[in-house]
Amino acid sequence: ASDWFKQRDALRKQMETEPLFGQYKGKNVLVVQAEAFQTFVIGQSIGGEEITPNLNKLIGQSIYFPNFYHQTAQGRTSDADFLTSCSMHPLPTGSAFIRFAANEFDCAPSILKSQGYDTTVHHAYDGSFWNRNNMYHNMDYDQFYNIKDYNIDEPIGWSLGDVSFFRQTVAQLKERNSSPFYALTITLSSHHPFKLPYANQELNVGELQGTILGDYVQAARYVDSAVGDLVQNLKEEGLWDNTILMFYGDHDNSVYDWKLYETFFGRPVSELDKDRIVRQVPFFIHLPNDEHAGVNEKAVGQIDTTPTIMHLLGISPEDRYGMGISMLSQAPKSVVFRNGGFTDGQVYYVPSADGLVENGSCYSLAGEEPALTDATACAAGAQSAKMDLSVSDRVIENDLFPVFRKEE
Ligand code: GP9
Repeated sequence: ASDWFKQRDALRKQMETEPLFGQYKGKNVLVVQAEAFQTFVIGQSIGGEEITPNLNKLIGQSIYFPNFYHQTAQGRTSDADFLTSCSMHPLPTGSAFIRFAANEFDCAPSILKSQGYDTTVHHAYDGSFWNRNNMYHNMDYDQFYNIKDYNIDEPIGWSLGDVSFFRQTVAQLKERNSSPFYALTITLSSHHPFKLPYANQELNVGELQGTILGDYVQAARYVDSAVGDLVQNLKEEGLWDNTILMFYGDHDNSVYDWKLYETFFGRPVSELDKDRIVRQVPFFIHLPNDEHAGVNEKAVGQIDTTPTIMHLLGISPEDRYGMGISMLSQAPKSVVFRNGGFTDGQVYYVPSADGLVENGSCYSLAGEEPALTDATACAAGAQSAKMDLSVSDRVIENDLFPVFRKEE
């Protein structure tokens, strides 16, 4: 496993010679991890109205990655947090937050703290859920704002509505008055089963009314409004111009009734569509003054988030262990899913239950339309995906980073 990281290091370090490295040194970083927020609602309309008008506008002013994938497994929201903050794969069973919270990882808060950042995490739910209290302590956050720190003045779903959550979070950041800051905010209002109060259901979802997908679309619209308010609030508080805003969805919505999606899209969905609908979550980076806005088609995943932050802030990946590669780097990479599937932007591999490559589905993404192709085109990638997952598991299960450090 140690050799694997040595090889990966060369790819990770490539960013140090690339554009944008360190160009946003010292800027605040605000990350929004949005509950069950998937790409398929972005840019879409229903009943003649855009579902996500605020996000669509923001995406136009940001670096947008349409081929960004979540890589989570059983640990759901905690896996998304682990992937994005600590740049490691989730476990095949259970949650690393629960099973290995005492291990040594190089996660975003400790990396940024070493650069003088004030680091906080904000989530309006029980601090013990997903073992966050312990894991966040280990990740070296300066403070974890949990349900005890919020006034439940907008009760929605499991706890506080995202509109109020963001408003109170910005107030918390203002009160800390620390610069620069790194803050991770974890939303909750769009949690399964997506039942919003009637007053918060703004869209006419037509045929989907009364279905779980209809409720999901309403919840996505609510989150969109909350993000719109957040941006407005950051502007009013004078934080917008010196803050990098990152937004991503944590995992899929667990709705697998494909008839509902066919109603939503007004067309049949293929087997490949299904896999991609489930795995694609939006990701964008808004830089001050809308700089470098545009679409980056690279296939990237949650595991690449912290390296991307380091790229923008000019923090060397040397001596910092993680498996991801900056999304802004030209270094070649593929996105590995916990089931052994992967995509490198050229091919997309969906494994079969027996894991044999010849029985899986290998799609070529090179032509106008994706097309099934010979399994051999995915063989090397599938082998390397397997290796990545097993390296990650070995490191986590045996707490190997301190061992690697001693060997250095
Ligand atoms: C609860 C929230 C939900 O704190 O993060 O987690 P999930 O059920 O989506 O994994």
